[in-house]
Amino acid sequence: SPKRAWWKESNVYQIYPASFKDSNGDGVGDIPGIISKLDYIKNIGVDVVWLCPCYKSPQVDMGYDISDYRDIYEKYGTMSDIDELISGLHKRGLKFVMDLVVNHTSDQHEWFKSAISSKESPYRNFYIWKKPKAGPNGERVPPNNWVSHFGGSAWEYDEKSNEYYLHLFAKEQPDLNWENPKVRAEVHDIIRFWLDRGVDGFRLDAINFISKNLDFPDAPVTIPSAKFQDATIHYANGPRLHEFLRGMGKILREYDAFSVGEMGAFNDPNEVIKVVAEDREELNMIFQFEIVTMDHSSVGKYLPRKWKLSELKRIVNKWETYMYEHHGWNALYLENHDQGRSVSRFASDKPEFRMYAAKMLATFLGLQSGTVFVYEGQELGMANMPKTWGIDKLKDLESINFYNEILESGASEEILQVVMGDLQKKCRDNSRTPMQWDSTAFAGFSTVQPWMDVIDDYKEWNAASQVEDPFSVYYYWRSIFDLRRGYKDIFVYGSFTLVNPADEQILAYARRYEDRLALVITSFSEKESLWTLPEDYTKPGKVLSSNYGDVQILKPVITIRPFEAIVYLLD
Ligand code: TEU
Repeated sequence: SPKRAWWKESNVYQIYPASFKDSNGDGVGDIPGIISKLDYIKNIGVDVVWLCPCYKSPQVDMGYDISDYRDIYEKYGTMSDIDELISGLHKRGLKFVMDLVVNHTSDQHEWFKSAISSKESPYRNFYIWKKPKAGPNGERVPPNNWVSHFGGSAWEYDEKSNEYYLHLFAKEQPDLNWENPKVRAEVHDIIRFWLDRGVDGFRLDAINFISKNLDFPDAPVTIPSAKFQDATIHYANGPRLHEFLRGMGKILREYDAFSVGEMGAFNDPNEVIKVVAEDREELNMIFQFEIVTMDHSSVGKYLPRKWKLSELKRIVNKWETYMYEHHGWNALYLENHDQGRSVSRFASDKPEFRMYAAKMLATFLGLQSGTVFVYEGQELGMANMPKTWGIDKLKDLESINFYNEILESGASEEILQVVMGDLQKKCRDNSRTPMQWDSTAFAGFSTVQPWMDVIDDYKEWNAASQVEDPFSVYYYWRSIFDLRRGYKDIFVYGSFTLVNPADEQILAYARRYEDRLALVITSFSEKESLWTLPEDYTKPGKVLSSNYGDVQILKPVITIRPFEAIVYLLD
């Protein structure tokens, strides 16, 4: 069984500063707003708060474009607000994790401003510059065909030097050149700066993109109609990734800091283990993307794809069993600021199912082996934006760029509707609507019209009413965290066995520690179904948790209701 560690026993709550709580009436969330909600956060039963970027930034990508790593974005507050937040969390026994965005900076960072000013700048080599290539008619074209995550070429032309710089995300987010030891030293200084200030660790943004294939070859053509192609094979998990991670990991270990790396396009556990294995001194755990890309079409994120429950089971089983056997560790999540709301996306937000479905997902996710991450609003069962919302309501550059690209390609009204329908399911704006605190105007998030509209269901779905209601989704999450604490051996450190892999309605798994066994049964279906208990689990058991709030006796055949979740402890 895995070695014990505080970060394995921790549950994490993720905060998106712009949308959490506005304290000064400017329509944008802020740090004093977060400070005013610390008791609410503590009461969910979490141990760690991860705050999305709050640094100085021109906000082209909601703060993932940092212009000063040692200062705070004016609308969010000041350095002393951050200090107060940290001490408020620590006083309550909570830890504080910041977002470290060092694959790229903002183009307004001093380093980049200097780098672009002249080829002789001492900071020129902090970024990645390449000469233009000549197209078929001798015209100037980018150094290769890589597409940026937010559309268009991943290269931006700089007239003055007649060179292009690389940006895997927006053109205002130039990629840092990690080959340059000075860049690594600067990053190490930033890490120490915040750890010395009392921060307990980091979520490392897009961190498996920092070592690129230095030949910068063209990417294979996966979408023939597209001008630029997905090049993750040339920049994700590159040749020096582990070396660079160990450089940071050494410092993180010195402080016993928390670390979770965001690592898209990294689905081979034999490779991931090299980052997270106990003896590797790299990171504690990573976010892999297999579940949250399950519904992406092979020709684009925002085109629909139907998935089967057996696929989800295969993914869960793969990571759960692999990490257990190889002494790695999983980060468990269904939501974050880049994803649609899980209840809408993976279960059902229909009024008759929504509460059960949200609690079912809490059970499904929260009792697996790994560190559990809950994203603000997920603890209330917040849902996706309504179907009536059109493109004019969206704020995310990714959604808007994507929609415009489709529009400019001359797509039919019908196709536009498919795209909009899919954006409603998966786009990043879904998770960025203001937190629903209460039933007053603007959901108690702000006293003025917030930067993004509040979802209309806030009168019914809000924190105030759930904190009053012992049967709420909020208290259900708390009960799941209580189970993780109360039965730590089983739910944190126990082994994982998938039960009935072929069933397309019920997902069930067992957690075992020595001779103690828990059985978790979750329905992903709107229909009732009969579930036959496999032979190994026919011992009598007691109910540890039930999202319908009643007791179903453990018997050979159980009728499982829509989105039901039951947890048994077997004798
Ligand atoms: O996301 C990086 C990432 O690889 C994916 O999540 C994905 O490319 C992105 O969501 C577009 O679909 C991180 C942050 O979580 C995201 O908010 C930032 O926009 C991005 O890095 C750039 O910093």
